Amino acid sequence: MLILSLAWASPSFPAVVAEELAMPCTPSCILCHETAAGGTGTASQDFARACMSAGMMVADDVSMAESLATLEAEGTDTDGDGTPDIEELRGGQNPNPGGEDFCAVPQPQYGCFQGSAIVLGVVAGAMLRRRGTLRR
Ligand SMILES: [Ca+2]
Ligand SMILES: [Ca+2]
Repeated sequence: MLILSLAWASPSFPAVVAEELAMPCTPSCILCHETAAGGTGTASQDFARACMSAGMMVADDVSMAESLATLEAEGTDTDGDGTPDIEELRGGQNPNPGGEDFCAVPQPQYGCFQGSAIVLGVVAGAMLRRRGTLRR
């Protein structure tokens, strides 16, 4: 199965993980992506695969939260160091093999999704039409 090519295409997932697990900081995209810049099709970290097999679906915050609960219930230990993934995350650590911990140094924050929200500007522009038709 080629679940590896699925993207972690939700900029809100790091915040969901941080909130669900009360992490000391918001993890960077390398929790699931190859690089801190995230991006479609690069969610290839072992932890991303663990989340997917636990039911996480792309761009679905609820499934993300549920997959975390599943991982915790199963005691999944992705990097095999004896500390379960969820426990590592709660301590601000990276559950991936050889991954850098998240909260030791300040993390740059981007959304993990290429193609940022430009919709706001379009909407604002459309609302700026004004009528100068005053009667006397
Ligand atoms: Ca571990
Ligand atoms: Ca570890």
